[in-house]
Parts: sequence; structure tokens; C-alpha cells
Amino acid sequence: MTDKIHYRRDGDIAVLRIANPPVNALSQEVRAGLAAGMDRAEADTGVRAVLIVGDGRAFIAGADIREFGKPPQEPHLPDLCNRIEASPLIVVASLHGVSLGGGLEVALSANYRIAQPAARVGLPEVHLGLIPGAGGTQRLPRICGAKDAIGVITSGRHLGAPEALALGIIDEITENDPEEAGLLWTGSLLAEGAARRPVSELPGPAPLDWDAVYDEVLKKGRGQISPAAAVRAVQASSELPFIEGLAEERRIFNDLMQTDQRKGMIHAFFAERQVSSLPELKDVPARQVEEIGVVGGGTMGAGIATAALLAGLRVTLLETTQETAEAAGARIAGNVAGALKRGKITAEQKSRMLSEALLCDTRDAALSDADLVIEAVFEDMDIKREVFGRLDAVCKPGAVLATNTSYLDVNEIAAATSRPSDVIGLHFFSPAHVMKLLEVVVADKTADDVTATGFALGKRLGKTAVRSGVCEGFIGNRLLNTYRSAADHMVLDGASPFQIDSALQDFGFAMGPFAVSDLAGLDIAWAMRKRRAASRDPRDRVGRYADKLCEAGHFGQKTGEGFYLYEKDRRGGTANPRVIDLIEAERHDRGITPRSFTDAEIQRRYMAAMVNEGAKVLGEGIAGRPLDVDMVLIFGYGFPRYRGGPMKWADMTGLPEVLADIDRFAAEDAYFWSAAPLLRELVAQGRTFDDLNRDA
Ligand code: T1G
Repeated sequence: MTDKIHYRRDGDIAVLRIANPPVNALSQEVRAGLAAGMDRAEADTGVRAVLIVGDGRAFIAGADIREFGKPPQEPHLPDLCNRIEASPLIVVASLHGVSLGGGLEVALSANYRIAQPAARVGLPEVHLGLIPGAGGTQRLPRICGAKDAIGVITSGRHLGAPEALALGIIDEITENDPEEAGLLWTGSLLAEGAARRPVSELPGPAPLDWDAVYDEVLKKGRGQISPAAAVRAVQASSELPFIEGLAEERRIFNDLMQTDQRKGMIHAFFAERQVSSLPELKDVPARQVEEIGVVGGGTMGAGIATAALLAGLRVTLLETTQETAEAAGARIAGNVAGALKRGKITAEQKSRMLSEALLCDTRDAALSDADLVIEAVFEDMDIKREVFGRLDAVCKPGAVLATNTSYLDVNEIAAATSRPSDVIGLHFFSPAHVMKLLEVVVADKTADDVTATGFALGKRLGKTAVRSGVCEGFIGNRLLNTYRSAADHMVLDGASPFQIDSALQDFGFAMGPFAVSDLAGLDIAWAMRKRRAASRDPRDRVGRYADKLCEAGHFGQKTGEGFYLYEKDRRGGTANPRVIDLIEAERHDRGITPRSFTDAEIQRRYMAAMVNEGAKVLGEGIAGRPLDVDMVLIFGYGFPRYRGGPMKWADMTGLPEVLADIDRFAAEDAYFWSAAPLLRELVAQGRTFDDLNRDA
């Protein structure tokens, strides 16, 4: 027996307790230990039942993801599940914490299941580019029917104990210690002479209109294939005997294991956990933060204040007048009410946040107790420097002074204070209480413990925090500016904004760049173009057609017209014919003979620009690791998670191929398409961005 599975007798019940911290992942050792434990229980005279329970904070979090991509080792999980189910003994699983993926599949191979009130179950394999691969697509539909099983599997969501009970996934919700509750429940089963109840012997689920369900799930996946593949596996549970259905599930699972989507999503899974843990900060304590100050109560300031309130922090928000302070309070109340509506908080929490934890004020002195202040005023350097001068005067020693600027120089802002080591950038993304990305912008003089405090706050707020150095646009907006320019160049040369948006939605983006511009407001980029005009390099190709739209007062969704035309109360817009006229006129003025673009070329150019700029920010030390760039694009810019991020996409595409694209495009525009030195270096060395992640 392995030390991962502890075996003990309690009367005529054998207890198998899984002890594989931190979350009891089903490593090869755990699988072998469970199989050996079942053998031992069946050979142990007098044993009539087996109770499986998890040690620590979870029953079982699933298959050991660290084993993926390596040669599978016996016992394979589906075989272990079948072995448990085939036991002549009654088998009970007592769930607590999470029972996910293979963890729930082990539980489904037991005859009975009980769970603690706060337990969660789920089959989240689609978030890894897979489907359940140990009988989940065959057993779950036999318990709750095909429709509900497809909902659980294709969403990959966690179900609370009450919902699991309602669906028949568990038989009872029990309080107290999982092992004690399990022993009581198993004892009662034995006392009443309960029979074994193998799920696989239940009839298969009633059929659905499988092709219609498949098409609907495929469309919703926006290019991700595993959710739709899961529909076919559930279909097999309805049409084939259990063993044949299991074989079909295994076939689909193995096919998905070979896909780039599985590689991309596993990369994203681990990168999401690595990105916020910086080796250089491992032993640096963060400063204590319980009270947050927010300066500026507009959309961003109110969103940041809301995120802090939802995380249980006290918030003092500073505005300039009583009227604007009240308006900010109303914005925050609206955001908090939204969180209540989405079930994120209770009514009691909402009332306490707004009545006790939030103060909207107009006096600088109100910030004197704040442990950390975040400035979210107008994006103007003079205004920000004036605010930081006031913060320097009123905030207590040791308070962290943060700016939410989305692209201004944090070093220059810090220089407006007598304590630049306390100054940092915390770049939130709108809406700040919803978007997960937080760029922690470390200025030249920012102290390490202030950086650590920025990451600790990010974790407290439930954000994915990424370290960035100081440059215009930091990581995300700097890449956005570049790949957005690549799109503009293609429009000038012959592509339409609508074809580009459609091609990038086919690539997996939720929205294309022009639809995103309409959503954000065309006036924002317009102001930036005007600000940069004086210092712009004459070789920089910048379209004027968007300026023409703005000059006519068309700023996108907020005015009802931009690249698209928007009707009131209707989602999405229709292509704006005026845009094509503006583009054709500009091509004519520039003497450009338009040419056609294929969707594939649009995608390659867009991605080449994104990867090339990513390699530049890496080479300049603005981003520490390629995975950091991946996380920024996935969590802040709608990059499709199943591709792992732009740098992972480049690795899987092949860096030599990406560099060849860039060099080919440079023949038309050497200024824009100058290959990043780091990219050329990696190709020359035959290395990948993943190699850099491993070196970090
Ligand atoms: N395998 C290996 N390591 C895992 C793991 C797993 N399944 N789950 C978590 N970890 C590590 C994680 O990397 C981190 O490590 C630590 O545990 C704490 O995790 C056949 C094939 C369980 C809800 O997809 O959703 O079963 O960084 O920081 O926020 O059908 O982890 O400390 O070194 O995330 O409290 C299906 C994935 C697998 C669940 C806990 N299961 N995990 O969240 O802590 S596929 C999953 C999670 C499968 C079968 C298929 C979360 C969590 P480190 P954490 P947390």
C-alpha cells in the first residue's frame, strides 16, 4: 500500500482515506493505492462495505494534470472506476470540498454518495480541452438524464451540494466530519440490507436531438471543440451498451488529448497559477491592507471601489464635490446590487458594504487612515501629478500610493511625491469589479514590498495579477496598439473592417477589433492619435477613416454609430456602409489599389503583429515571462483561452514560421514589421517561448 491511501477497519466497514495534498489529485500512486485498497478490503474477512473519503480540504480535485502529455501509467482511471464499481462490497463515497473530474468519476463508480453542505462537484474537463475520460459521460447521464448531464459537462461548472442532491448525483447532504458521516451512512445502509447499486447497470438516458444539441454547443464554443465532442460521448451513453459507450468516450478523450487546444488550455491552467507568484518576491512580505482609498468616482473608480468592497475591504472614495461624491456612491450601489443579483453576495452583505464599509467624501483628510490609495482620475499627467502631491501630504507613512493609469509614465507620477518607493501602478480593466486582469506596474523606485502588496491585493480581489514594467501601454495596451495597427493597415490595403472582425471571431475572439473599438468608444483612440500626431514617425501608417467617423460625432455604441450601426435595445450592430465610403476615399487619396485578403492571411498578420510586440516587451523586460503576456491577453483582451495565449500559439505554430511571416510582411513595410531581436534569437537557437517560461 502507498502512503497516499490509508486503510483502516471500522467494524465491518473498510475505510480508504486519500492523502495526496494539496487537493488529492489522482496521481498514479493514488490510483494504484485505491486499487490495492479495494483488493485488501475484499480479502479482509468480515468487511461488508468500503468507505472512500479524502483527507485535507477536498475529496479529489481530479486526475493529476501534471501527468498529461506523459505516457499514461496503469492503473488507468477508467479501469480503476470500473474496478471499484465491480466490487461485491457496497462502496460509499463521502464528499467534501471539491470532487471534480476524475474525482467525481470515482464517486460515481461508488454505489452511494453523500456530501458536506459546502461540497462542490463538477466535470470541468472542457476547461482543459478534454471531456470526462473515466466514465463521467456514461454514468452521469444514467443518473440525471442526458440534458442535465450535457449542461454539467459542457459548462464544466461546479455544482453545490443542494443542486447535486436535486440531480441525484448525491444521495444525502450530511454535516460533520466526512469520515464520521460516511461511517454512519454506510452503517445504516448495511443495517437495512441495502443492495449494491452500480450506476453502469442503470438504463441509458432517453435520446435527444443529438445533431441539434451538438450544433448548438459547437456554436457556443466559438471554436473550442471539446464541449461539442462531449455531446457525442453522452449520445453514446444513450445508444450503446455501457462498455461500448465507455470505449467511445475513451476514443474521443484520446483524440482530444492530442489537440493543440488541450495543450493550450493546460498551459493556461498552470500559467494562471504561476503568473502571480514571482520568484523574486517569494520571501517579501506584503504590507497590511484593510482600508482602501479611491480617488475619483467615475466608472473606473467606482468599479475599483466595488471590487474592494466585494473583497471585504473598507473603502473611502474621494470626489471633488458633494454632488459627484453622491453620484459615485450611486454607481457603487448599482454595482453591488448587480453582484447581489448574480448571487455573488447576500442581501445582508450588500447592506453592510454600503452602510458600514463605504464612505464617499470630498476632504483629502478622509484618506489619512488608508493603507493603500488608488487614483483613478482623468488620464492627464498634470492632473495625476497634482493628485499625487496631495496624497503625499495627507496619507500616512507606509501607505501605498497607486495609480490606475492605463498608459502614462508611472515614474513621472512617482516623482510628484517625496516617497516614490511607495508608488506603484495598479491598472484595472473596465468594469473593474468584473474583469479579472490586473497589471501591477512596477516603477523604477517602487519598493519590493509595495510590489508584493500589489499582488496580495490582486489575490484578495480575485484578480489575475501580472507584473509589468513601465512603458506606454504597459503589456496589454501596448500589444493592442500594435495588432490594432496591423488591422488598420489591412483595411487601407483592401480588407474591410467587417471581414477582419469576422475572421478574428472565427479565430476565437469574442469580438473583432473594430467591434471592440465601437464598444470602448472610438473617441478614446481618436484622442490618442491626436496626442501622438506631433511626435509620430512619418513611416507610421495611420488610417484617417476612423478620425472622419469621430469628426462626424460617431463614437460607436454610445452614439449608436461607429463601424457598425446600433439600434436601441438590440444586441450587436450592422455593418455601417458609411465606413466603406470613407475607406475607399482614403485609399484613393493615398493612391492605394485595394487587394483582397483571405481570412487566413488576416489571422496570420494579426497574430504575427501580436507575437512580435509580445517578444519586444519580453526583450525589454517589460514582461517577465511569455506566460505573463499570455495571461494578459486571455484575461484582459478576450484572447481565446483554448489557444493558450499569443506566445503559446506562436510556439505551437512554430517560431520559425511566425518569423518568416514577419520577414515577408517587412518587404512591404519594414518600419512596422521590424522583427523583435528576442524572436530572431530564439529561432536561431531553436528554442521556444515555453523554454523561456521554464528558465524563469
Ligand atoms: N492536478 C494536479 N494539480 C492540481 C490539480 C490537478 N487536478 N488541481 C489543482 N492542482 C494544484 C494546483 O496546480 C496548485 O498547485 C494547487 O493544486 C492548489 O490549486 C479523467 C482527465 C481544485 C478548485 O480540472 O479547479 O480529471 O500551484 O491554486 O484556488 O476525467 O485547483 O500550489 O503547486 O487552484 O483552491 C479535472 C483543476 C482534471 C480541477 C482548487 N479537475 N483544479 O483551487 O487552489 S482532468 C480539474 C482546480 C480529469 C478525468 C479528467 C482548482 C481547485 P501549486 P489552486 P484553489
